Amino acid sequence: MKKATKAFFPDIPKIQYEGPNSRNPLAFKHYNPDEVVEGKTMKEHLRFSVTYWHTIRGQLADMFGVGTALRPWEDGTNSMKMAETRVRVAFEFLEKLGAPFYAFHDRDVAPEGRNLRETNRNLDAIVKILKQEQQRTGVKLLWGTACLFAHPRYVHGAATSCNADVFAYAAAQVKKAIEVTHELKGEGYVFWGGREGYSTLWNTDLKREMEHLARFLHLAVDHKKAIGFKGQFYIEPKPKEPTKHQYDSDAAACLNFLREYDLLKDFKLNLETNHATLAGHTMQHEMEVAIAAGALGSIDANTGDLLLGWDTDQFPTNIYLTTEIMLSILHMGGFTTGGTNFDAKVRRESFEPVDLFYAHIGGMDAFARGLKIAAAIRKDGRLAEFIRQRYASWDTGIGAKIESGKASFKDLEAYMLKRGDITPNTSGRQELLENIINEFI
Ligand code: XLS
Ligand code: NI
Ligand code: NI
Repeated sequence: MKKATKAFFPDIPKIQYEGPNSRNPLAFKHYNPDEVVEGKTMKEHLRFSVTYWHTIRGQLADMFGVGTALRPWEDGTNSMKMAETRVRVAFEFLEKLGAPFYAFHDRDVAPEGRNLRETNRNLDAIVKILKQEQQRTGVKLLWGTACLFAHPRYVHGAATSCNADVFAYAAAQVKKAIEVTHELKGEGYVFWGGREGYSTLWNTDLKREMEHLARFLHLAVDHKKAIGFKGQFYIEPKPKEPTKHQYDSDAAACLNFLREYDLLKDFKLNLETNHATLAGHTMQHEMEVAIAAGALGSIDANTGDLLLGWDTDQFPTNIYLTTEIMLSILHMGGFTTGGTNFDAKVRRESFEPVDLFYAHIGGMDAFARGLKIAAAIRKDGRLAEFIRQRYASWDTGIGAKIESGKASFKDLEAYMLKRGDITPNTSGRQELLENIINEFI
């Protein structure tokens, strides 16, 4: 083991790739940043990102109990001094882990002041330090966002609040958050509608709230253009939590919303596995829906517990899941501004600092395996060839005529009257295909 350095994780060395036979729990077995897969390095494919809110700010509290996390550097306050210390903690963590990106909410990094002016000043002071640390380490900002859900002012929502002053406050907050993301050269900016939804329709003007949300996003696009921020805007779907019904419930609902309000050209989706599960979908489904619309931007990598009906934000370790995800990503042609952001937290029972390393190492290795397996499945080609053949009737003859818009209902009736009838002639072969996938896992 290499000698560990620095203040906050004194016993943890820089995490190295040691290969599949290593038994060192603080080493990568599969994530080899410089290894080339399908023409790009793993680092370039996967674009791993660490979340400030879970990894640096998460105290591991739940509905029934206070936080259990042991974080020796915390002094129990939310002071500016503490905020500065946390930046050092974050970047030591990022450096030792070897993650190229991070993501944050404005309020994760700097505390609120007595009013908006003071709050903005706090944020500016911390952004300066974030910038220095980014320059020192080469770590980049995958995306920034604004916390529009924790403070009591957002009890009825932010952009969809019944109170116009709250909309105005949220607008001011997001304006600033986009500006600091720009300042830090963030590659994107996320809108997750924390409390943009409702708990009961008895007190809610749904149409008016949706229009307000659209107005808010248009204003954000206008401001982005005004300041010359080139990063990608994303919407992050989630069906429930904290509200019973969120307006950004799943990929299809978000796409429809963006299309209805003429926002689709300015937004892509940031998809999260646990949110897909809560929406009653698989992550694979959500990804394919977004990809079909040309709107998959980034992913929040985590997983839920199928026995628990809430957003448990666990680290992803299931190789089937990561294989499915990476098949879709490779099929799409890879990330551009997006990445694999670990919106995940260690369990309340895993309260030591070293658990943060085990968790991320496991997630990164699971995705590296998913990437290698997906590339092998693609190289083998049987899966793609099966799908190609399954749709072969569309490539020529009547199928090609229909697809090119050259056949009317009348033509199709005439065609079928001549043919008489058809019988199903190809099996779906689900079991065979599942067996093929398993050959690679
Ligand atoms: C909550 C969301 C949130 C977003 C960022 O469930 O996943 O963490 O990713 O606001
Ligand atoms: Ni998320
Ligand atoms: Ni989530």
